[in-house]
Amino acid sequence: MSLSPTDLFDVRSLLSDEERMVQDTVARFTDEKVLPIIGDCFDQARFPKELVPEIAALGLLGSSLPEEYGCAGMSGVQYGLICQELERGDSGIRSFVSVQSSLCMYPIFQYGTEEQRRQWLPAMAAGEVIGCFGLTEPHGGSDPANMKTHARKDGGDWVLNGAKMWITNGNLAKIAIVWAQTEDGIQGFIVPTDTPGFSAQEIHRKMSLRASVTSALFLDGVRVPESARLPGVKGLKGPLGCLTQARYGITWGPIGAAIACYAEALGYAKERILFGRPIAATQAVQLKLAEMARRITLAQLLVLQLGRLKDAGRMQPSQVSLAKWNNCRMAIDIAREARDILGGAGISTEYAPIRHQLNLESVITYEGTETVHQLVVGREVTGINAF
Ligand code: TGC
Ligand code: FAD
Repeated sequence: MSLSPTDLFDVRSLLSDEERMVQDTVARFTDEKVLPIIGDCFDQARFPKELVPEIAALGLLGSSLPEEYGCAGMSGVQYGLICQELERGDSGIRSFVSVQSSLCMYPIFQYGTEEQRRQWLPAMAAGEVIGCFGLTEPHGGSDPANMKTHARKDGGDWVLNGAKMWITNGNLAKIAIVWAQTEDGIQGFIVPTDTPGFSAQEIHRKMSLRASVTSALFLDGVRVPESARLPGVKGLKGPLGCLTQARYGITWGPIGAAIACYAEALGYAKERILFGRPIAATQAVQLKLAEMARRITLAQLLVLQLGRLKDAGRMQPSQVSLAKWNNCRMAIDIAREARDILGGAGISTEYAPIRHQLNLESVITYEGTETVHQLVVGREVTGINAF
């Protein structure tokens, strides 16, 4: 029996029929709609906004939220497979879906009132309202407890002042989930981006996630009513709870990027003839390809167990940290090695590895840097907080 080079342990056989169907549907979308345009989008630093209606129609926005809010009610494993197949196309497309689903729709569902859910979730699931998530600030994203953005109660309203940095979807968004200090601890607000005093400025000259919109947000006396506050949570655990959801998706996504790079390097190595034989026939290149297959296999098994724990309601944030750390590191190392196997051709966006490699510099940094996740695991195993 011959094994699949991109699934050596037949992890796919551990999926249910429904899970395989979701994976195949998103894989087809990536093959047919994303891959033909994504190199150009990256070159032109353009997010392919034209894909949003189809992403929404496939049920990929807020996919794990209940059907009564216009969402697909899928499982954690299904959400993971969506992230994996989207990121096989590009991290920017997966980022768009992660932010909309886990960082904007999730807090409205989890911490919002019934009225807020009904007002926003169906339109967000349909892709009519795009959201962004403002947590990071210019003075240091790893330590959000030290945020300067604040919200002051003024009569029945709240007045927000501050700045947020590196915000995905910032210039696309109709609403921003803004986290701010209040007299009562950190709280979240749903801020329509056309509110006076709110502005978004797109960040240019990025060498990573070029097919994604990244912005700085400015809040200068932004006045919102009490009904814009998310009443269900206070303190840092509010935004960190959203991050656990998004980071979970990011444990799966980079497997897609790694598979794209590995598959391209494998195909290239079999065709590229040097010194009278394909480079795939050399021991040095086989070692690299075998190492890629080994690390992808371990990552696939890791996320499937993580997803099963999530669906059983038993997933812990430190498990997510270990998987995010492992899988981002695995993917960026594979992208760099794949780039090398392609030689000079590897520096061109005609091929996937350099694009994924550059994207993964963001993926390994956002949603908690590699160091942050290592320290979360260190805290888990020692019981000592080293932050
Ligand atoms: P710490 O004392 O550890 O925790 C404060 C409270 O939060 C609770 N908590 C969590 N809850 C849910 N999920 C988690 N992952 C949680 N981690 C902690 C904790 O139990 C506690 O609750 P309570 O009830 O006792 O108050 O807080 P700390 O200040 O020591 O910080 C810990 C640290 C460093 C891990 C945290 O600050 C952190 O994760 N920093 C990294 C920040 C980060 O990841 N930012 C991401 C911004 S969003 C983004 O990058 C989007 S990119 C998306 C895309 O484009 O795809
Ligand atoms: P810093 O926190 O300043 O870290 C600098 C360095 O210090 C890092 O190497 C870090 O690992 C290290 N470090 C930190 N703490 C320690 C420690 N205790 N010990 C040792 N080393 C340490 N944020 C949002 O809120 N919303 C978004 O939508 C969003 N989208 C993003 C999109 C992109 C493309 C990028 C690049 C970032 C995005 N971010 C977003 C921000 C992202 O979450 C932050 O960049 C990240 O959390 C790190 O914060 P920082 O960039 O300020 O780096």
